[in-house]
Amino acid sequence: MTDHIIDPSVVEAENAKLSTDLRNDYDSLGERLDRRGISIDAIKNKVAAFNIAVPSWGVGTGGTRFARFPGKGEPRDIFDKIEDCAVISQLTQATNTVSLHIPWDRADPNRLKQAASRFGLGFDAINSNTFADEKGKLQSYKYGSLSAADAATRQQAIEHNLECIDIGKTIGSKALTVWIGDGSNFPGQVNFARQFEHYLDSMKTVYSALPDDWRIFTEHKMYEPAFYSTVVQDWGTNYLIAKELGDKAYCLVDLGHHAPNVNIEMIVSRLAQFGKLGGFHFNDSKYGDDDLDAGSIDPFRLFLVFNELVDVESRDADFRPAHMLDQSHNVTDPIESLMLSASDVQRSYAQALLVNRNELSAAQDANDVLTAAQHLRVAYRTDVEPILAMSRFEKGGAIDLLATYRASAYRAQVAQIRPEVAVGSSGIV
Ligand SMILES: [Mn+2]
Repeated sequence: MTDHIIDPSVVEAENAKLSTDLRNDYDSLGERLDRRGISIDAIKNKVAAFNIAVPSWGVGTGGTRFARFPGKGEPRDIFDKIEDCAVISQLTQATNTVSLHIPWDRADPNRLKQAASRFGLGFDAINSNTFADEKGKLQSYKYGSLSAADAATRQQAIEHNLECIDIGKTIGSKALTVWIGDGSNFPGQVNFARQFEHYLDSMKTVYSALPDDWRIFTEHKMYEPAFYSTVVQDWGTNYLIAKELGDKAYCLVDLGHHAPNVNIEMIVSRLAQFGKLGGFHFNDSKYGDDDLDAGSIDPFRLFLVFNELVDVESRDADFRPAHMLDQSHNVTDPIESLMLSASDVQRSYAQALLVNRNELSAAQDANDVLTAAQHLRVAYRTDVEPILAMSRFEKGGAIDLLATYRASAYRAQVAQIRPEVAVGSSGIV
């Protein structure tokens, strides 16, 4: 029996106001899709089976390097975070896994597992953090971790990743995500080749400790916190790493970790074609790695990414991408942002499912440029909201995410229990 944090009667009351209109909208869209040879129920079933992980750190208010403005009722620890994740999952019915981050979420793994399963939640990839120092550890990561010049520092970073695997084994994770802040801030500060060699050696040790049914994901990022060079700066380096490590190693693509205007959907295609695409981190940006809400700035780009992901899915039944929201909520209630982002990611997925891949392929082969482009535009312009809402409604979620969440007064309730966080704390959490 799954516990619900939001009283189901609140969800039912909100849904009751909208369910007749939803049925009409769904049927009407179904008719139009039928004319295009598409079964709306088939799309809805795929949407219903779609899951995206919520990162534990996402439910806390983020911040910039200038300041952080804490919200009310912020989670105090990982157990509060799991409850917030349970709210998102209950209302969206699209996020039944949580991605942990160690050391931030360090706790008794058995308790973690119990806390999550109470709400029907599981754990997705576990994330290791060696980009910040941890109290009680002897070595500092100021000059790098897995790629550090100092052998003792590298060893400490390796052991941290091994510990993450151990925690993950208990809680049921099947993947380790490694993102490092290692790099350099000045030309000449490091020898690129030697630094990368150190990184590869460290990663080979971590890789050798992976259980048979696990995968390891490496995530590239072109800048920040290192501003001159990063060790894993782009998808090419990421691919080299995955190739060097072996069959259980895959590349993770984060939408925000590229230079402006880079064709990210094409990176998705390239990595997938050579069997090295592990999954995707969703967010949005206007300038750099702005960590804005997925779908809030450039929804067409999000659609194009999904167009590639669905293309892979249609060719490879074993494609099991690890998708996670990876964004920072600086001025919104993180639960609201994460719910709407999960829905926007689902929206892009649904739109991409509308593309007739056989006809698209025929137009491409015939060099019928505009027909090919039109296939994507028609899919993208389709308002699939009734499909998303019907999927949520049938699974016990909320037709209107924001209205239902606000009607529940969850934030006000937890604000009474969770003490206010002191202002002035800085930095991205
Ligand atoms: Mn990421």
